[in-house]
Amino acid sequence: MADYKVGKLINEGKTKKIYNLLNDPTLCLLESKDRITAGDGAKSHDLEGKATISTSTTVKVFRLLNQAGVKTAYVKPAGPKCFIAKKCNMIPIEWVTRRQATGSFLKRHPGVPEGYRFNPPLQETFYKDDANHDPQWSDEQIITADFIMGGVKITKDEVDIMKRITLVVFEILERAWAVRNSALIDMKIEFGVDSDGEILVADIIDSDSWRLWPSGDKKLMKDKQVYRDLSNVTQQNLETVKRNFKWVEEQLDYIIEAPSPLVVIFMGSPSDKAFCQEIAKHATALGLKPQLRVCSAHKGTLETLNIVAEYEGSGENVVLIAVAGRSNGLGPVLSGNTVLPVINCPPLRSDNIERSIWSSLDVPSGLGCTTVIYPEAAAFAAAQIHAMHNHLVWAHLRVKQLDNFLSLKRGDSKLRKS
Ligand code: OK8
Ligand code: C2R
Repeated sequence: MADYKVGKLINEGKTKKIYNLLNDPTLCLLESKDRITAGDGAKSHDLEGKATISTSTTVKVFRLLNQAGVKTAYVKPAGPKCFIAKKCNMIPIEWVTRRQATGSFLKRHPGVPEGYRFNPPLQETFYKDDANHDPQWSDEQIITADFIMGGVKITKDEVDIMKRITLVVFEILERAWAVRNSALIDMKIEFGVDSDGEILVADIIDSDSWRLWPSGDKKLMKDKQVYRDLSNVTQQNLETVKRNFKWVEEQLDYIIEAPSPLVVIFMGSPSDKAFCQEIAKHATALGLKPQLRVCSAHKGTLETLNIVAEYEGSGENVVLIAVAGRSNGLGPVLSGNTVLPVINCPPLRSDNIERSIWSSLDVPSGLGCTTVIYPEAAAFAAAQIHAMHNHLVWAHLRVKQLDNFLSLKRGDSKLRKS
């Protein structure tokens, strides 16, 4: 905190305080309170140590999201109970995503059994209004409320954008929690508009925000629902709630860090280096660790097989990309001699494209190498294979798809307004 001067209190909620930062008017400080509340404030207790656990949980969750490329207001931690965020005008809507039916959904939809799975996840929105117990709102109600936040009018486009981001945030965290064999049942997030007019995932995301069932078992729940369900709140059961929150905060350490999986880019000649570096750049952006090797199946068959044996013997999950111009023997030879997945990405030239491409495609039976022709596509193909066992790569891919959605949406919106 040494480099920031805390200014006036801007806002105080049930569980946090928000302060101006004197050095930078675009930022603010969120300070967590040692307080737990539920039922829109009807139930409220002091809980010493909760602020530290909540802050650490939020910091870890936002780090995971930022690392995957989701745009959030989170900037950095600022002591055990505080973090710095971009100052936002908050949109007064709770954006809820559900994978399984439970909680308030069951009350609104009698007959639907608890645990009913929503594929795709169900999305609901609630207007933040404690006095009226946060009524559910439709898209149309949000749009016609004519919110203008930080100069941004909340139209159908903005609602569509926030819904899609909400879904991606849920899916990323659901995949992440699956690594610890815990089912993310549902969750709530909020959005704000920063000083640049950008819509960001804001507020906090911690054990208040979701339902989390270890082993998918409701009886093992580790979230605030345990507190909501208490008819008689004692110090002992408050301690249980705190222990649960601490467990969640600690589990996140196993989730937010994981070694980047390896993608080995084989080139048939040093002359292919620039093309391979382009693949490596895209691979790095998708959370992969690229490694470049030179070997030719035509000119150095034995050496090529020895290099593959290095990776087969490593016991790691490795994806191979073969970059070989002219007649591609490299990719098919690799594919015929290893069970590691092989992606051909021949560096085609316009004058030989027709002759060269067939050497990658017209391969003998018993081979399963795939072929793409753009460096970015090779990196994506490798990432899609790794995403099946690596939730961080999965998150990168999902955010790339989100970015495609956002740029099309914004492009369309701009044309309509021009
Ligand atoms: C929220 C998903 C679940 O916590 C309370 O009881 C009230 C209130 C508060 O005082 O902080 N909390 O406003 C809230 N609303 C929804 N959610 C909140 N945290 C989450 O959204 O994961 C909740 O944890 C659906 O909740 P449901 O089933 O109650 O609609
Ligand atoms: P040289 O620079 O060795 O003449 O190679 C290389 O990838 C390069 O694009 C010229 C082009 O031939 C390719 N090459 C292959 C193989 N080895 C080298 N297609 C192979 O084993 O398939």
